[in-house]
Amino acid sequence: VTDLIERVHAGDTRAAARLCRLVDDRVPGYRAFLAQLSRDGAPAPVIGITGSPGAGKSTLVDRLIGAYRAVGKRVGVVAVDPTSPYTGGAILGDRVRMQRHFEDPEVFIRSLATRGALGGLSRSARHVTAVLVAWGAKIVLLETVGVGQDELDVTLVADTTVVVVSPGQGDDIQAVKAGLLECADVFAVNKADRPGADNTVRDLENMLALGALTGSAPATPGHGHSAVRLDRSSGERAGEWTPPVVKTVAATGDGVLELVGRIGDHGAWNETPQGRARTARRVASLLGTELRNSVAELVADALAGDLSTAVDDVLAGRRDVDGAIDALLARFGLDPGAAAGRK
Ligand SMILES: Nc1nc2c(ncn2[C@@H]2O[C@H](COP(=O)(O)OP(=O)(O)O)[C@@H](O)[C@H]2O)c(=O)[nH]1
Ligand SMILES: [Mg+2]
Repeated sequence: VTDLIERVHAGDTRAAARLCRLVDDRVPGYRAFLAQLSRDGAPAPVIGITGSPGAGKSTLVDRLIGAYRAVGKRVGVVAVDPTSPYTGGAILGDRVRMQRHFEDPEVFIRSLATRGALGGLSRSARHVTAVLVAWGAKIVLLETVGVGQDELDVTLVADTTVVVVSPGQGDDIQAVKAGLLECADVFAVNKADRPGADNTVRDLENMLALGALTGSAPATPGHGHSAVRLDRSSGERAGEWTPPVVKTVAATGDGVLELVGRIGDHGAWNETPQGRARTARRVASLLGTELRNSVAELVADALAGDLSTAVDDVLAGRRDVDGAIDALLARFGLDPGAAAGRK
């Protein structure tokens, strides 16, 4: 493995692919492999591309790859493969749409199966991103499926989140998840060749101007708990970021350079005091989410064998559900009652 990691650091694509697989399969010791990866050098920004299925994310990613390649950047792409109940086979379409870049040795496209695991996207995406950065990616594009929690979780991982909407997408903006609108750093109104694009742009701009996307910011994405809010209330406050709205036609490439420009602007804003503060809130939220996921997994694994006994106890009326949980957690020295007074 040390040899493999050396080859990844030397920019070997096959080695990177192998390491991605090992890490994805979480083979024993995979965390040690990750720890050996170099984090030297300029960090590569992670650009999340999210939005409903069919909005044109993959087509847009294909264009973005082209744009970043044109300025000589090595590009890593992580496309979430839904082994999920939602959209079997979507990755095949993604491959087709990004096909022309599969031959480019400076582009590494990796599809991920999140397998519906808790925090699946966030964890796998972080791991693969670490491999891609060690391999030499100067920018990482992370495309979500656009369904369920992954759509929101991406905002925990991405330095810049691009929300892709397209005109005629149901009730347009109303159809975009509230949480997602609040997490957008840049909006791409794609399929601008279609009627209705200007309305969609106007709707978004009105909502931004009215602060409709702000103030009411609900919980941060991440499994229903809010450790921290990605609060954008009073977006007009000095130094705060107001998401720009860019019209794109991914099918032809129109507007893509403009989009690249706005993504760059947001990257620069991330380095300002306000941007750094926002990143700190995001990382706190990510850590909180991952901690909950890890604890939940460890506890569930460790107690798997005891669960059926607990079920029997509840069914037989020997304990109620809370009592059964208390008994299970007591094995870890944990007492849910102690947390009860806290809110
Ligand atoms: N008219 C038009 N169609 C587009 C545009 N961008 C993507 N599409 C089409 O929309 C469909 C869905 O695109 P895809 O990139 O797979 O969307 P994703 O599910 O968000 O990744 C495909 O048939 C694309 O060819 C665009 O700018 N204009
Ligand atoms: Mg896609």
